[in-house]
Amino acid sequence: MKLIKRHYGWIEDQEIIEYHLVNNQGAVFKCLNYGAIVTAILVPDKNRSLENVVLGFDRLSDYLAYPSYFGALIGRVAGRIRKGQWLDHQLTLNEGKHHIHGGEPNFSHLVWETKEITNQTDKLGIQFSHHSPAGENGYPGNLIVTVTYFWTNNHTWIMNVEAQTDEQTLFNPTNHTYFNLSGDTKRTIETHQLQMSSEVYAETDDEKYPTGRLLAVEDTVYDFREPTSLRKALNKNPKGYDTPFKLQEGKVVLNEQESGRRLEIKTTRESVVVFSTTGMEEDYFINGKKMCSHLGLALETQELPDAVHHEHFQSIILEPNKPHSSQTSYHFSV
Ligand code: G6D
Repeated sequence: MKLIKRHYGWIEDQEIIEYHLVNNQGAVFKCLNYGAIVTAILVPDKNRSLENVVLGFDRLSDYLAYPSYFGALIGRVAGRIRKGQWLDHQLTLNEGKHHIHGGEPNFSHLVWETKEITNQTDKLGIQFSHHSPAGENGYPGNLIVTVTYFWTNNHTWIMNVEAQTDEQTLFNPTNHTYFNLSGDTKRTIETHQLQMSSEVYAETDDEKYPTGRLLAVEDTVYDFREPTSLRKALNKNPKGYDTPFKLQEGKVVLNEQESGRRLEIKTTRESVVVFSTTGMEEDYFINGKKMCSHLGLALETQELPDAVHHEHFQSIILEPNKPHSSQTSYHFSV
């Protein structure tokens, strides 16, 4: 295995590095110390052709210019918090009158401290750490966060997240990678199939906030218990998916038959937010393609959004004496 470091740019006097983690089969996982962004994952298709299976820019200036959190680590809290209110804390309002993805600047806009992990037999890693001071984006508690990305010889990206606080606070991070298994975005996500161990989804209102109702997926466009064509699902649900699903077994499978690629996600988290990029007809280019509807599928593992306003959702309160520890792994195969 080999770790290559490439100069990627500067943010003021801080050098931005792209790390290339190359496994012993030549498959490559690339990430930045800026935003802990995953810029590319190159894995083989059924003909052993190595191609990129995530949406990512080639240049730092594009990551700085365009939002949408491509490949980035999101925190302290992923998703929306209604009116940015939690107890008597007022969090930054960065989506109209609401708070989204931890406020601004959040984890996805930071230059993280990094440490290379090269002493393990079957994997390479980059450990990212950050001290988020009390009061940042309105959150109480000095928070120490460590996120480690490992890339293994069997094409698995493992993401471990640890955090501790000195005062009660909120913590519900995610990674916001958009997947497209066709390889170098040759096709859209409509050629993919999605399967999840999810019996219920969180109903959302017009502003994309969970109403609190967890509804059965049976006989709805949210039923992905069997492998389901995204083309068929999106035809039945033209407004697309920006939907939290509660997971029973912490497992999500995405595959694309033409390339033969399969992604299996396993997580210790409560749910996954599926975001189908429906309607994202943008002016910018990503992976050399004009960003358009259904170019990628974000699969954001996390606890259910806006949990602070729904008692029956898993709590995202982090207590000083109880550190957070979670894991999501993404295994690519053919
Ligand atoms: C998340 O759920 C949200 C979307 O609504 C948002 O547009 C995207 O992040 C950038 O997936």
